[in-house]
Amino acid sequence: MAVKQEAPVRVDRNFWIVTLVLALLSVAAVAYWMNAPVAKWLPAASDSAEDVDDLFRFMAASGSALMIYVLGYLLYFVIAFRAKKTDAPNAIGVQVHDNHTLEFWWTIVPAVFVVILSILSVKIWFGIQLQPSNGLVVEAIGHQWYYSFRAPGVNGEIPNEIHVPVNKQVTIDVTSTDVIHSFWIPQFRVKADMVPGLVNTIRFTPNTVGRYQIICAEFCGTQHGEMNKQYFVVDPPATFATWLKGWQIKNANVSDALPKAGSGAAIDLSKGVAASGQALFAQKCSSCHAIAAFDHKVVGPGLKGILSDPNHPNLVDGDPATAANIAVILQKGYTGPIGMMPNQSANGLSDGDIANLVAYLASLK
Ligand code: HEC
Ligand SMILES: [Cu+2]
Repeated sequence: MAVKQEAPVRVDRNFWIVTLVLALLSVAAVAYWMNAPVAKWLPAASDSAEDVDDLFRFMAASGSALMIYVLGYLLYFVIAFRAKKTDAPNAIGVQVHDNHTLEFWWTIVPAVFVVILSILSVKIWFGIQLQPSNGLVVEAIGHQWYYSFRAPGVNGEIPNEIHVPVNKQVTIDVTSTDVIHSFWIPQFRVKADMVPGLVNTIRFTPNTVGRYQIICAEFCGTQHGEMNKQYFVVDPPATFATWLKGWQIKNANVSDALPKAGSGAAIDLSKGVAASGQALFAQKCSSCHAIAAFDHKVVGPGLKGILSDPNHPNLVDGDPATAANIAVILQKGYTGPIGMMPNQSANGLSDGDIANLVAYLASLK
């Protein structure tokens, strides 16, 4: 039986008036964003800030033009096609589908926008990041919940703030010792993730003397919000030279070795206190391990009865399940088929902590 073809539905005449109004609003929004004084709202202090702000203006302009159409039509359709009081209770709206022309354009137009945006982004990003380094490199290391810094010729780490000279390109190598942080200084328009085991670089030329707040832009634990109390300071060249010399002298006798993962020697487990181990476990291990059977995985295996599990006489590294061998895994970490168990320094454990943790794990029968 042939399905009865419904008469084509005519759109309301207001549709074209609405379309015209939305077009005018979009043009106005684009005109506004193209000239928006971004640097007035968020002061800029690096040579590359202008390019980043241009990109922001482009995104804001195209995004708001699109948003005006989407929301405008949405409101219009909701109002123009709402059910009338006289409609039958079971009436359904006009069913429109398979309009290929419409589908073609609403796919092509956003796709072109996204391609343009990615070309512009890559161009600007490469322009900033691929400048050759001029040799001035400082390091920023993320910790829960602060940053430490290293500067050229200074032994060891510098707390609280790092200085650089004005109008000279600087490279910041960023990394982390514990979890992922993000190093963000809005006035320079730079941001990079601080990832344990990875060094990311940020490169820019600060062009205004001042003290700039560093903000951690990646939730990194309970005191994440505390990580905005440190500063990146841009000095006149002479002031910077004095600051650097001061730290070179002050830290002359500091060992330049990075913080060590304990002594590396076998740990004396005899003084381990299970109750202290339990508290530590809740803090540092329970995000990855359950106190449950081996098969009960969170990130790593369940650890209950690890010393007396007949199904698992050996630890994941193949060594017999003894207290001393568990201590070795806690010291050195272990990467196997299940995943990565962080080592002593990554977990932030002292030798005493390890003894306490082993005592706690041994107490779980
Ligand atoms: C980031 C996640 C993570 C954290 C945090 C973590 N572990 Fe692990 N752990 C693992 C993974 C994954 C393995 C298994 C590695 C493999 O075999 O592939 C493992 C393995 C182990 C093993 C060996 C288990 C066995 O049956 O052989 C012990 C013991 C252990 N972890 C104890 C701890 C303790 C104690 C802490 C807290 C200081 C801790 N882990 C923190 C992920 C983690
Ligand atoms: Cu952080």
